[in-house]
Amino acid sequence: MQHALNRQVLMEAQSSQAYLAMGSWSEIQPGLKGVTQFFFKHSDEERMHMLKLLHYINERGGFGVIPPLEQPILTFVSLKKAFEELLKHELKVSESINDLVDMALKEKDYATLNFLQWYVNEQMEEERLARECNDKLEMIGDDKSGLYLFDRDILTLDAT
Ligand code: OFO
Repeated sequence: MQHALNRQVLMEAQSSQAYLAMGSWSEIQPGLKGVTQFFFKHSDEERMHMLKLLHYINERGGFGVIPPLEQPILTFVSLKKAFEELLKHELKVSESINDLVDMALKEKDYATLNFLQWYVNEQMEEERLARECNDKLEMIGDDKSGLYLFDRDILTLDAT
């Protein structure tokens, strides 16, 4: 279980890096101030998810391992593509959390099972948000005023 939780530490750290890269990319695009804040905020949240796991592993008598990270995707052909990547990424994370829940159940590790519930709920929220952003961008298409409103309102969509 410890090994699997440490793999999740890596996944959360990589999520944080991926959103950091999205933030850096959007920061140099014209008119994406809100989106940029959104990506940076999400990167911070993923780091918090990683730390939460790390502390849990250590508190339970294990050793939280700080992993080496791969370079994430740095540039995107459009904002829509960036958000598609984000949704894909969140679905992968959800799958990985579900696998952990499965393992905790099989190993009758009820403390970890209980701990993971927070991540299950968090992933539901993150998937909802990612889908909502993708749906909106699909609707907006190339409409500049739609994109303007998306950028203005994106932080209000994010209730986490
Ligand atoms: Fe850690 O929740 Fe997204 O990836």
